[in-house]
Amino acid sequence: MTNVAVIGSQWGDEGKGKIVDWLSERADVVVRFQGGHNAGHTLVIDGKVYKLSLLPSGIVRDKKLSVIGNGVVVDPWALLAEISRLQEQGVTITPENLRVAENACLILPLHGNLDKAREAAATGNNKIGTTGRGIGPAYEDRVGRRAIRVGDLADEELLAAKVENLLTHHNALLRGLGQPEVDGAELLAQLKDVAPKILPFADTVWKSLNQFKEAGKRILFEGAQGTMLDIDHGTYPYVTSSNTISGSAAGGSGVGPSGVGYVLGITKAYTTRVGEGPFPSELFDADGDRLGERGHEFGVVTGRKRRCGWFDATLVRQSVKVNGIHGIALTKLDVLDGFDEIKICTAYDIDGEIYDHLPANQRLQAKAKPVYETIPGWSETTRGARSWADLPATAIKYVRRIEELIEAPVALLSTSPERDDTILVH
Ligand code: 2SA
Ligand code: MG
Repeated sequence: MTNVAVIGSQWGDEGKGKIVDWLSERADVVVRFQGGHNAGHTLVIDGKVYKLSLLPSGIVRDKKLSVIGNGVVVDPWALLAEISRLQEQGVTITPENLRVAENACLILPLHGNLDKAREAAATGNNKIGTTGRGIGPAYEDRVGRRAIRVGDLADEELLAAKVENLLTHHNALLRGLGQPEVDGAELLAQLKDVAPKILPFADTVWKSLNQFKEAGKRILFEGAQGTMLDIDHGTYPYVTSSNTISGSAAGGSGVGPSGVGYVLGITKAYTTRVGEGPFPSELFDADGDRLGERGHEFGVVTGRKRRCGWFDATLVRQSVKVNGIHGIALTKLDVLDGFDEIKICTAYDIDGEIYDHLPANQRLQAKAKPVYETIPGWSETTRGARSWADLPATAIKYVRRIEELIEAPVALLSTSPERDDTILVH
């Protein structure tokens, strides 16, 4: 196996957890490179359920190194809580198997508060439907060059100066909102308290990763969220605040583009999204309810109900291009079992004009109507199929049509949450 980057090709929740787990068994190092504890992966290993949010999926396996790269925003308290929770489940987590980039930026309590306050105050189109974890405000401080980074926790003098500088910005903001200001001494004390618990994991991650790369170790890059939530390529402003695409695996970890390897796009056989924003193939009828129920479409982190709709090939084709996807892992095909007819969105109609992509303009995006192609469904179950021969001919036709439309091959077909229910397609 070469290095692999696993990327969500839609709006997240494509079933990355299972695929990442499947691949992590074959990898030496598993790396998170963007996002934060807004991600949610459920892993089922030997009947035991593990819920991960910030930690890379390799953490639950022996002899794997898990790395949180510089592109991730790290809430140190959330990280420690997740570590304790997993340790209680019997997972070993030490600086031997977990490294956190010293140049990763921190999410502080003020970021979560700001995120939630903004969402609560937002009306109409200004609501994003964030996870409330402080992701956006933390990334703002990162690009604003005032963030506190993991390594800063080791330098008390620098930390004090950085807290002061950070609060000059934030307290002005809070005053404007009529909110109480953040007390610098209190924040500094919180950071000094958490520092000795986080610092043992701090590492020069770019250097370690390059050493692993040179030693021929196999690296798995674990993307979070999805391409349509990418800060540049997604349905802006209804996006997360990081680059979720494959290119950011290099920048968010420090291996360089040549280290990223094979780009695997995780793609659900239909479409879902949580939070606000355009969703051309969204269903508001019994078919949509059926997809949600059969697919158990509720968020891991926040428990929110996901919006559901038909497969949008136009969107995934766009994903294939911006990520340089080599092949996709198609998940949850079984959720479509029993539909008389299945629709695939092949283009958008916007004010009578046909688009083969989603235009960047948010007003046009909001008006995009799906152009559908209807194909016959299948009544047999595809759940648990382990070879092509187990699939009904109409299901195979559906998969082949998807490949044609998205201009990428299906490399893996996942037919249930069970690890072994995966068909490798050559
Ligand atoms: P944020 O909190 O600033 O990143 O939110 C901005 C938008 O990004 C969406 N977003 C997500 N969408 C799907 N899954 C996500 N992670 C969890 C999961 C979600 C959960 O994997 O299950 O448990 O609800 C995720 N994280 C961010 C979010 O909905 C906003 O649209
Ligand atoms: Mg998820």
